[in-house]
Amino acid sequence: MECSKAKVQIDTSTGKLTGEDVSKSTHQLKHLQGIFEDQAAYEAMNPETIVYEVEMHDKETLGTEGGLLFGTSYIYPGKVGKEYFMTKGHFHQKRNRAEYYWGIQGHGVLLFMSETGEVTAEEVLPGSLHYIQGYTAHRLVNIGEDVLAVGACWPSDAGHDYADILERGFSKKVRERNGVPFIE
Ligand code: M6P
Ligand code: ZN
Repeated sequence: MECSKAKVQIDTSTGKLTGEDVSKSTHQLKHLQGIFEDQAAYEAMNPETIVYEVEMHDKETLGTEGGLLFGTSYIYPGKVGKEYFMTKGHFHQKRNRAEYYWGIQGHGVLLFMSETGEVTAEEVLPGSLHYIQGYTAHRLVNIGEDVLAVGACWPSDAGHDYADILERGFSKKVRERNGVPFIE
């Protein structure tokens, strides 16, 4: 029997995905209007600045029940005012869908928020594994000096609901205070 080579490769030290059905999305400051609290600091920055990128192995069409999607998020180091660069964050459209995140490179914080607005946080480091239960919004924040690379695997029918987050944000922010990150 023939044994074929895998169609996709992951560099386990960086999270980089290559091969078939790999796509990439880039999130610049100009795409993140309303996400950071300091509007004046936001407007003073170059709108082309890349805040984060996501590589995805999307073999399954979004919305397919029973399938999985796999990705690596790269959040670059930086701040808007005192607030560290972060992902938009989302609830799943199908609220009960869960997700795994794991730390690959860099130093970050994963914020979890319940539907009633309670926030908890876990430190993200190379090798840390994070289980995101259903009904829980999730956002990654880079509190380090280098890129924060985080792996993710989630059901292909989970979907993203950003509307709720855009409207009320996360009830806790990760800001720099006296040179150190503070969740408040
Ligand atoms: C991870 C997964 C993706 C998500 C991405 C960026 O790779 O959770 O589903 O899209 O992070 O996060 P966000 O969509 O919140 O910007
Ligand atoms: Zn998710």
